[in-house]
Amino acid sequence: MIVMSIAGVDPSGGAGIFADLKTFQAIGVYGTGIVTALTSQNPYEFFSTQPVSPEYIEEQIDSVMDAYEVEFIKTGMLYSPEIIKLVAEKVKEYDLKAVVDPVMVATSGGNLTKEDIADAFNKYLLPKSILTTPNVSEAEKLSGININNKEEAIKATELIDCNCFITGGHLDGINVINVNNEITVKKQDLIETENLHGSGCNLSSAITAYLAKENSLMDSCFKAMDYVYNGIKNGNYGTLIAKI
Ligand code: PXL
Repeated sequence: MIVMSIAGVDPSGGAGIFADLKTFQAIGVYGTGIVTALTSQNPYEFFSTQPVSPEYIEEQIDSVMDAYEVEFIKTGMLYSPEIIKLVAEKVKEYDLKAVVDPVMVATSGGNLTKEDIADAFNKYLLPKSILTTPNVSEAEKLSGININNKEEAIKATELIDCNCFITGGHLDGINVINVNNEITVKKQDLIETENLHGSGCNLSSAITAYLAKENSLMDSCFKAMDYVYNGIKNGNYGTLIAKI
């Protein structure tokens, strides 16, 4: 059971590819990691980004694929339309099942993209992927509509060309999942905390790990939801640890 994260580095370890690898390990699958960009940041402040060239990202992917059998991957920070296009080509080439976290803005407010990349996700990567996991603002950019309530979130999932899990953190805890045009709504209690840095990264990597352990897509979503909920409750994701 070997999975892959294609994502950026958060050196403070709460988000990005380091967080993905910890989640893979915690759930019991072997994680490989393709670095798309370095960042300098902590849970409070974002300083800068140093992207990796598409050519070198391709070399990393090919190196791992030469040696390992990988079926499920997740993508996080992809930074530019060029990188999104490359990853879509690799998904096709290696017949990968991709869970796409359409990362655009860091929890601390830093910009994780070179430019507006919603169109590139819609055009290249989402139609080739098995699931995308936007938060409300990412889902608004992908679908082109405003989301203020459950009905609008459901509408947005119908406009996005991929199975879609809109996370409920900014929608009163209402998670909306559309898999094969079947809608599932699951409400979770909102936890009073600042400790959310990396929760999106951990959700998509947990879904990928559960898929690799032969859970269905829906079961993987539910199990990952619980995994992240407990992580937030227990203060695993950065901010609270940084304050100790
Ligand atoms: O959670 C989105 C995210 C993804 N990737 C990197 C990040 C963040 C948020 O901070 O730093 C590298």
